[in-house]
Amino acid sequence: MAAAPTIGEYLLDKLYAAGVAHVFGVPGDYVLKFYDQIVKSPIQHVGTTREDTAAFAADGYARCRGLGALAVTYGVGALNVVNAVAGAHAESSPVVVISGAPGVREQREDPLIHHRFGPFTFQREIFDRITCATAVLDDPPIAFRQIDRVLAAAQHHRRPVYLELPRDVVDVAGYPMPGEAPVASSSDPAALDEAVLETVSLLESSKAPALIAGVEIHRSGLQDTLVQLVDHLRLPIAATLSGKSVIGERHPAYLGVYEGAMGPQAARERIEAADLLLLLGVALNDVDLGVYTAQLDPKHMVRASQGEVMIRHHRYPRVRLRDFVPLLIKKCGPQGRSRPAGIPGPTAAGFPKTGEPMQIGRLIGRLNEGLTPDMVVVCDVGDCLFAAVELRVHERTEFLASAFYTTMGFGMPAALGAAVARPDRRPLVLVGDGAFQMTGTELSTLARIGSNAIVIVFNNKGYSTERFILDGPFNDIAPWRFHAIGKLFGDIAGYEAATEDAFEDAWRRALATRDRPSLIEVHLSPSDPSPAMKRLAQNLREKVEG
Ligand SMILES: Cc1ncc(C[n+]2csc(CCOP(=O)(O)OP(=O)(O)O)c2C)c(N)n1
Ligand SMILES: [Mg+2]
Repeated sequence: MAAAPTIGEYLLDKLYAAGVAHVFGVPGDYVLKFYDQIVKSPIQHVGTTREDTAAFAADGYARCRGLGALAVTYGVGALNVVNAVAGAHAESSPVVVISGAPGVREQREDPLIHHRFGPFTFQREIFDRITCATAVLDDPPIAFRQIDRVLAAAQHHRRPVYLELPRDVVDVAGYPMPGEAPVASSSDPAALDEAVLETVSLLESSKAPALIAGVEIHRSGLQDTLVQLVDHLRLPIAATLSGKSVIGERHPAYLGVYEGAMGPQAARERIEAADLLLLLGVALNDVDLGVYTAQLDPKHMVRASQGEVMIRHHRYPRVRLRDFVPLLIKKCGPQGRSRPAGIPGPTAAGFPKTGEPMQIGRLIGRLNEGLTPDMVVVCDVGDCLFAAVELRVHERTEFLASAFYTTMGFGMPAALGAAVARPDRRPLVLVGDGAFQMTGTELSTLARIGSNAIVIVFNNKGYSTERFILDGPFNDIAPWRFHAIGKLFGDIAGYEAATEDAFEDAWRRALATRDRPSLIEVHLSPSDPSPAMKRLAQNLREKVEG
């Protein structure tokens, strides 16, 4: 009989079987033995410059492949990932945090050993608040079961999980046990039928229905079903900001992002004029509702989310989104409506105008024209995100951003995660000068793996988003020569563009460069915010000033 795998090996086997072929992170003595096991497994380790970037990378990876993982050392490593993991929790991205720890025997003697910051239980308690399941693997007879339970929770709830691995159990053999039957969560069939029939009758009597799709469609893997629904019912469709790219944005019925007064006006008019609105998988947060400027009337609304359906003012509990959408397609006969017309994305007529200073609106128009089907757009927060709302990515799940949690520093490392998860895709990273200063070091990791990523640094001389809310010297930052970053970071093609012709030249060269990353530093005026930023800042200013 083959020997039972060790606890570390079992964890790696389970991760690999779940589609995790890479683990991000920085080593440390409490996790070194596990690292040694990674090297001997089919999983590849991807070293990052910091632990929080490893977590952002694992988040980007999870958004592309369904599950991501990082392995870090105790205390100094694990505590470094808290913000990024909280972001993955807020945005429903299933990331497995594996932290090494002092050995069980070491802990028993309660010593004052390095990286300790309090009782040994503290670290798990912190992660309990920002994950959906945690386990300390300090009891070999039950460790395999703990691993199964925690990984199943990550996949079921689409949220991060935490596993703590004391260094003296990593290579202890575990005890195979029969697994627990997964708890089936299914819809109440009678409630499901009734909710679908009521929706069908509303659809049949409406003249101008429309659909808004949100992030839960991504997380439930319902993207194909959504396209079927849109085509079958002939509905115009908008996405929320956090659900952006839930449908390929070049779909003929696509209107753009709906974000109340914050989003593009044309999409807003079409959505707010609808006499029946289907909201599928939409999280009603302030970002998606344009800081609550959205004008959606519950009287004309059917809202299906992961566990319930609300129709006008009444509610069907225990109706799951993943059962509701397919049944709606089945029960709704072909609709007599003509095909709805979508709204095209931005353009930049006559680009490049020689000597013309770069402006954010024309930059986005030019990028939209230049997007190719193999690109995945990864966006940091700041004006690049407000402006990128208008971009139309080709395929679904090709726009990654921390659009709801809005943590700066997401873009560069999440692009690393996407590059590793989908080597067939080319990351186009949009990042502000401030955000790049936080986690731009992952560009050196992208150079190390020979990625063909293109990074556009929106250099508007500081924290513009904050400037537009309340300005002061605290919004100034050190002026970096971003385009010269290759001198320090490795083989990177760097360009600087203050004018349209300089940008055009840099963009064409970057597109032709396939064996290393390119960075284009675009000089933008601090007084040239995108229209969306102007609208948002006005709203937030009123809140800050009370
Ligand atoms: C980790 C983190 N710290 C602070 C903030 C608050 N914040 C939001 S946008 C912003 C400025 C971003 O600067 P930059 O990346 O240059 O983009 P810009 O606003 O200038 O377009 C700040 C400080 C944040 N969202 N995340
Ligand atoms: Mg800036």
